[in-house]
Amino acid sequence: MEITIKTDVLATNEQLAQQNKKIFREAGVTAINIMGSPGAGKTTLLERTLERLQGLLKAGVIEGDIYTAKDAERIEAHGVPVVQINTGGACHLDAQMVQKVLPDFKLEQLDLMIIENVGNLVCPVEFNLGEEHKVTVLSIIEGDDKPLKYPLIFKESTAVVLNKVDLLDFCDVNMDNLKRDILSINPDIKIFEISSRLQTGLDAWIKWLLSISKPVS
Ligand SMILES: Nc1nc2c(ncn2[C@@H]2O[C@H](COP(=O)(O)OP(=O)(O)OP(=O)(O)O)[C@@H](O)[C@H]2O)c(=O)[nH]1
Ligand SMILES: [Mg+2]
Repeated sequence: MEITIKTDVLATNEQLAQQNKKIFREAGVTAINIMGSPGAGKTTLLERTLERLQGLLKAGVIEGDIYTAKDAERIEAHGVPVVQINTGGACHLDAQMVQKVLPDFKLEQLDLMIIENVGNLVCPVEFNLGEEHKVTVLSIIEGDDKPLKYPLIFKESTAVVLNKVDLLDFCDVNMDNLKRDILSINPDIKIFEISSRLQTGLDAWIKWLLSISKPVS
């Protein structure tokens, strides 16, 4: 019985996700779904990313959180159109929540829509939002055992940002093992090693974002 209900929920979500994908594509917008644990550094990475995309791409942001507009306020300070979704308890965004806020954007004026999902390494990956790419942000201090413990998010992601590499000397993470395990789950995944705090490693990440998006003409 429970399995049947879950299947229905996911089937409905998938239909709405396909509608969102069509809306994004018709507007010429590349949408990405950023996922990762609470505090992995998703919003910090977005802030540094938006600064660097100025003049190269027009980006919009959808922020997902259980409560508060704190992340949207951080993004708004960068002069980028942003809408905060509060799930009111749900541990992930779903396609319906995203669809409801799309009219708040002038999509035809955007090239890239970055959706920051609710901080969670498990649930968000089950719910497509209509994005072209899923991206996982894993801060290295979470531990090099995480890919094998939470494989689905790495399997479904096009790219993974290994954030907080500035803290490498302060934890026992083995970067070689970490990258080996990620690639064993998803051999095609792109890996970016970044410190959003010190702003290192961002060039390759920005280059990749430009490669998947339609630049401003
Ligand atoms: N040392 C270090 N700290 C970082 C880095 N990136 C982010 N942080 C810090 O990590 C904390 C969490 O960062 P956020 O960007 O809010 O993380 P988040 O993933 O958006 O968190 P949620 O939205 O709550 O899931 C903040 O104190 C950041 O300053 C980094 O590269 N290095
Ligand atoms: Mg955040």
